[in-house]
Amino acid sequence: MKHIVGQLALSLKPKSRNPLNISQHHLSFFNTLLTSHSINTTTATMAPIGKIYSYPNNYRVQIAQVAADLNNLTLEFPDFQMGVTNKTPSFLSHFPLGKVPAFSSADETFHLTEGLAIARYIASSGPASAQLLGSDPKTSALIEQWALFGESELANATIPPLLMVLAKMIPYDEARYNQCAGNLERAVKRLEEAVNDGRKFLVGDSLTLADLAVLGAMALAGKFLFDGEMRKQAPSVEGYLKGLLEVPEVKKHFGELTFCETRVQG
Ligand SMILES: N[C@@H](CCC(=O)N[C@@H](CS)C(=O)NCC(=O)O)C(=O)O
Repeated sequence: MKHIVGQLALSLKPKSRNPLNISQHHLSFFNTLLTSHSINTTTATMAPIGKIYSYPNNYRVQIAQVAADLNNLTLEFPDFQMGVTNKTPSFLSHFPLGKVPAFSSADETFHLTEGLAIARYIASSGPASAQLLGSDPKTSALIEQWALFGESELANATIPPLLMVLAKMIPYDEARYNQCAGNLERAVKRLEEAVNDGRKFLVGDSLTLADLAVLGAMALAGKFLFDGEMRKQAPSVEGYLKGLLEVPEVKKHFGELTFCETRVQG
């Protein structure tokens, strides 16, 4: 699944920097899709913990930014051009797969990839660590369960259809699209069971990495796949997701959530 959503960021660049030659139509479409909330630089008083390389509006980065804010940590965002910066020898020397997000510590001695690992590292690096990651083995394991669910069940069901029908970076495959939509529906039902008692957070009484990972994937799905029909089957999920925006740090980095009425198909 090369380039995934990342190359959508090409749409945010001038056409001359668009090596995939995505059409103007698609460029403007993705501008609408991905720039509804621009990158909100984390502001805190401490020296930066490090820098994250990414295209704008990468939900995996937004998760890390919320964790950084809650820990009063600053992150830097170096200039980054998808398909260019991540192909340079210096980038590849630290991040051999050339994927983003990618994190380098302030002293440049520690390099990390995988959005969840980056978010976990930042979450564990300040006073909100116990809140975000749990302070006993069972709570931590439950948080990990939901964070992995966000990636493996929600994001994995959302990204292939996105590449087919929005980015048009892979050919439309109806059977695969339907399978992914079915997987998302099943995962959303599981989420519904978890929150339909009116709880505000998946684990315990405050925001954890579990909520952030689920929110990140669902914010993406809501734009084109998590449609009115799916929401009808899972009436508590939309309220749960919107409720997370009541945490100011979440609102700051995720902005408004949009939920489509009809899913986008090929
Ligand atoms: N499992 C990784 C996925 C990262 C990923 O696939 N990033 C894409 C952008 S969304 C990328 O950088 N692709 C560039 C490439 O494959 O060359 C994570 O969770 O961080």
